[in-house]
Amino acid sequence: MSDFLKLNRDGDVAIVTIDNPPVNALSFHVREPLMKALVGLRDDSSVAAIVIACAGRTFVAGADITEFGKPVQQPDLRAIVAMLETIAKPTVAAIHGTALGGGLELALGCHFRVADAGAKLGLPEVKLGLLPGGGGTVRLPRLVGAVKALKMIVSGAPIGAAEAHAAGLVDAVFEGDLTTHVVNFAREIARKGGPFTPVRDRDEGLGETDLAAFDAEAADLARKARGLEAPIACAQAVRNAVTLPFDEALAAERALFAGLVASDQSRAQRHLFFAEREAAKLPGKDTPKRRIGRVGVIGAGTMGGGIAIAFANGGYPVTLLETSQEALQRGLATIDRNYAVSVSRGSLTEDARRQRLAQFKGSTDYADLTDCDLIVEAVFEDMAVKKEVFGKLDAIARPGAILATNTSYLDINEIAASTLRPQDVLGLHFFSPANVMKLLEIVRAEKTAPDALATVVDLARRIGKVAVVVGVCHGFVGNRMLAARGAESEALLLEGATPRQIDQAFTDFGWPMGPFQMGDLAGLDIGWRNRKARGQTADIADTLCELGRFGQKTGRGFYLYEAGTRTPVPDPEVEALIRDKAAEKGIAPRTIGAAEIIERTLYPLVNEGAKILEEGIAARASDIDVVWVNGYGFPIGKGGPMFWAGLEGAGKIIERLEYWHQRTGKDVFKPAPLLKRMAETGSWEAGATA
Ligand code: 3H9
Repeated sequence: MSDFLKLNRDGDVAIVTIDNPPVNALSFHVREPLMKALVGLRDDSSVAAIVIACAGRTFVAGADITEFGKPVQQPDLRAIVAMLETIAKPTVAAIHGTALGGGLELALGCHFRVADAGAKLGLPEVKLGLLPGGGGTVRLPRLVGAVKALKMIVSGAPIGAAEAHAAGLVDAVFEGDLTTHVVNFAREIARKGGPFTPVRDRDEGLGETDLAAFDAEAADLARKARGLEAPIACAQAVRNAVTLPFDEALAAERALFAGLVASDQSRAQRHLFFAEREAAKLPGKDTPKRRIGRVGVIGAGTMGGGIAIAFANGGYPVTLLETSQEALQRGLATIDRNYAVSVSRGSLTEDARRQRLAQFKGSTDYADLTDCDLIVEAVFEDMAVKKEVFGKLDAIARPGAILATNTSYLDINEIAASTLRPQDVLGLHFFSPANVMKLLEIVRAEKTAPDALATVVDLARRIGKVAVVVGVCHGFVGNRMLAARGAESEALLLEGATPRQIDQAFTDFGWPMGPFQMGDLAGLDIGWRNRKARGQTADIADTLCELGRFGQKTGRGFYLYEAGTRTPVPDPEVEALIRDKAAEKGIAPRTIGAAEIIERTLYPLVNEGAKILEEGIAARASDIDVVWVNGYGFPIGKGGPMFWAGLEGAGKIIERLEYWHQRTGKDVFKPAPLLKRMAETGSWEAGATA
C-alpha cells in the first residue's frame, strides 16, 4: 500500500501495519496512507474487523516531533481519529513496545485496545512542553477516570499493560504472538456483534467525578510545575473533559495545544529531546566497542559507592576496592542501606535487592581487579594520589581494560601520561549522588582511543545515564561554567544583595534552588578546600567556613537550618557579617534587583559556554545545554544556557557583559568571539571549531 503502511487480511479481519522506523512516529507519510486505508476498509463489506498494528520494536511512539513548528499537513491525527470513530465495525489497536502520545491517542480512537504483556502506555507530551493534542485529554479520562488521567498526563509517565488493563484503558493483555491473539480477539468481537461504542461516547471513567478532589490534586501538581505552562494546561484540559461536552472539550484542547506548540518553553523542551539524543552520537558511528563484563570501582566513599550502585543497577557485576577492611565494610554497609531504603519506599522488591547486592564483590587487594574490563577510580581529588592509583592499575589491569577517573577538575592527560597505556584512559565524571543523577560527563583525553570512548558512551546508555563527551580543561564543561556563574557571588553580597535575594532571583528564573542554598547543601568546606589548594580566597565563604559553618551538615552555612530540617532560614548573623566585610572594604551597600543578579551570574555562564565551544571542549552548543539541564538544574523550560542565550538575545548579553567588564575588569565578562558571531548569525554552530 505504501512503504510505510502494509495492508494484510486474515480471513475477514483486516490488519493495517504501520512501518515507519525507528519508532513508528505518525509522520505525514504515515498519516496519508493510513487515512486512505481506513476509509477503504470502512467501506469494504468483506471486512468484519480492523486491527491497527505496528512493525518493528514498538507501536506508534507519538506524533512526529520534527514536524512541530511547521505548517500541519492534512490529514492530521485528529482527522484520523475522528474518521476512526465513524467506523461501525470493530476497530482494535494491537499494542507492543510503547504506545505514547499520538500513538496512544490513535489507539483511543479504536473501539478496543489489546496489549502485549510488556507494553507501556502513556501520554508524555508534557515532557515536550505540550499537552496531548489528538484528543488524549478528553478520551483518556472517559476510560480511566479524571484523577488517574490527570496524573498520567501531568507526569507524562507511562503505565504498564497490567495497570492499563486494571484501569480500563486496555481490554485484553496477551503474552506471545500478539498478531495471532489480536486477530482472534477481533474476530470474536465481530462475531458477537455490535453496536460498538467509540470512546467519545463512553463515560464509565467519568462517572461522578469529585471535582473538589480533582482540583486539589491539580493545585498540588501546579505548585510543582515551577513556572512551566504545559502541566497547568494539561490539568485544565482534563478538567474540561469533565465539565464540558465532548466536542467543546476537544476544541479547547486543540486551542491549548496550538498555544503550547508555538511557545518558547515547548521549543526549549523539544530542543532538549533532540539534544540528549544527539549528545550520545560520536563521529565514527561504526567504531567497534570493547566488551564490558565486570566493572571495578576504587574507593567506597559517597562517590565510589554511588558509582558502584549505578553499575550494579545496570546489571554489571562490580568489584569494589578500598584500602582497609574497615573502609570497605563501611562502604558496603552504606550500599546495603541504600537498597534497604529503596525497598522501604516500594521502588525495589526484596528479591531485586538481594540480586543487586549479589553483584558486589569487596576487596582490599588491587590484584582482584585483574578480571575487570572497566575500572573507575573515585579516590581523593589530588593529582599525586590519582597518579599512584593509575600506576598500580597500569601494573595489574588486563590489556585493553578501560581505566577511568572520576576527577571533577584534574588534568586527565597528566593522569593518562602516568601510565604506559594512555589510549585506555578517560574520565567518567559522575554527579553526586552518582546512582541518582542522570548526567555523565565522559572526558576524552588527548590519547583516548576511539573504541574506548565508543564503549563508555554505549555503556552510559545501558546504565541509564545521559552522556555528554567533553574535552580536558579545569572543571570540564559543567564545573568550569559553574565557576563562571559564581564569580560574582561574593561581589553581589558585598554590594548589598542578601543570599536570600540572590537565591530568590534564581528560583524565580526556574532553578530548583539558588547558589547559596546549593552551596549549603553540597557543603561549603568543599569549595574552601579547593580554593586553598589553588591559593584563592573568598571573603565571605571563607569566613563562614572558619566559623565552622559548612552548610546543612553543621546546621548553619549561608542560612540556618533547624535540627532535622533542610529549610533555609535567613540568618541575621550572616547578614551582619556581610555588612561588616563590605564596610571594611569601603563598599557602600545598594539595592540590587533580580535583573542585575541574573546578568552578573547567568550571562557569564553563557559566555563561558561560548569559550568552551570555541576551544572544542564541547562539540555542540546543545551538549552544553544537556550538561546544565541534567547536572545542575538549569530550567528545562529555558532549554539550557546556550538555547536560552538565543531567547534572551546574544546582542543584549554582549552589551551587558561589556558594561560589567568595563566596571569590574573581570575576564568572565569579556565577551567570547563566538558569542559575537552568535549575535551576528543567530547560531552557535556557525562558528564552532569542534
Ligand atoms: C505527540 O504525540 C503530540 C500529539 O499528542 C498531538 C499531535 C497533534 N518523533 O529515544 P530513542 C527518534 S508528541 C520523531 O533514542 P529509545 C529519536 O529522535 C510525541 N522522532 O529510542 C531518535 O532519532 P535518532 C509524544 C522521534 O529506544 C530515534 O527516534 N511522544 C520520536 O531509547 C530513536 O529514539 C513522545 O514524546 C518522535 N515522536 O526510546 C515519545 N520519538 O536515531 C518520544 C523518537 O536520529 N520518544 N524519535 O537520534 C521516546 O520517548 C523514545 O524515543 C522511545 C524509544 C521511548 C519511544
